[in-house]
Amino acid sequence: MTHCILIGAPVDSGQKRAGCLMGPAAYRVAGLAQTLVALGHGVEDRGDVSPAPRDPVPHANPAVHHLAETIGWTEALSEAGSDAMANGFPIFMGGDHSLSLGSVAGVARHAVRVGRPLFVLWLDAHTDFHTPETTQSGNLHGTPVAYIAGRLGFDDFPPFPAPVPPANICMFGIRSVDEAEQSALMPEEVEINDMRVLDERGIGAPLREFLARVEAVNGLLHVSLDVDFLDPTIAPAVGTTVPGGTTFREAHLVMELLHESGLVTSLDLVELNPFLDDRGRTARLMVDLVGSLMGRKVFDRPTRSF
Ligand code: 5AB
Ligand code: MN
Ligand code: MN
Ligand code: MN
Repeated sequence: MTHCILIGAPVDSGQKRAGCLMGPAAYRVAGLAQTLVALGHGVEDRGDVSPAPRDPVPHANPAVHHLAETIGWTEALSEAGSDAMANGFPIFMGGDHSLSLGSVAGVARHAVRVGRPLFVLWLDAHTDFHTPETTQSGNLHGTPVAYIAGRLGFDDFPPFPAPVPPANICMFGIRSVDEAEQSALMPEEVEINDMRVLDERGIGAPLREFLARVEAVNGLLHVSLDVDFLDPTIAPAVGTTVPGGTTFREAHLVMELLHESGLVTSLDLVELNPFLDDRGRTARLMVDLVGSLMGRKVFDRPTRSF
């Protein structure tokens, strides 16, 4: 039994297509808490975080927008995340992916506190490795991995507590990378399992290898699940659809393997835009994926036989 702490993060400032702020409400309507309770877990819904308003912060890159608001979210979610880590298993209900600037910062503070290495599993079509200086869209939801990895260019933000070594960051589902991200990632050791790797090897083998690395050093594992990790035909409710994403079963297999590993210690659900959904099907799929992550099985084998 896990004590799950739901943290609503109705962040919409990291991109320009309004609607992600309805995400936390959609997860509640789709029965996230009920799903967890049915699996035998405890649930504490802490409601939605709401940062204090702040004055605008200018930036040298004129494309960057909502910088002050994003910094506000980062501080507030770092606080909420750090506190929740000390008490249970935080599930951040987004909100666009800029919320991970804060959620992972909070988790990293906890990792320092308990003296364990932090690993990050990034499930996304995108690498989100821009800095506010390199982003062309100005959408800060494309920047969290760079912040987490301690890249320079985040002077306006609180310094990231104990940056995560690039080798501890592993991505799956990648199929859209901007030039500036590509060149910044080149010398880094971030493990990028793009769709080509998944086509060649399947999703299970590379994931097991990564999980073995986490287990070997008793790491904490944060999972960040962007809706666009999934193929848009099964998950239409996202502003940044990219064709050729993971299938229903690939995504569930990831969650099932994560459950069996027992390694996951925190989770982000990001980029759901309920305004673009088709009768709640994306919200329900995301909730079902959390169900698999938290122990729901297709068939409960008495012994593992695959
Ligand atoms: B998401 C793009 N690289 O910087 C940019 O959805 C897309 O959180 C970013 O993964 C997508 O605007 C951010 C073109
Ligand atoms: Mn993302
Ligand atoms: Mn994405
Ligand atoms: Mn997106």
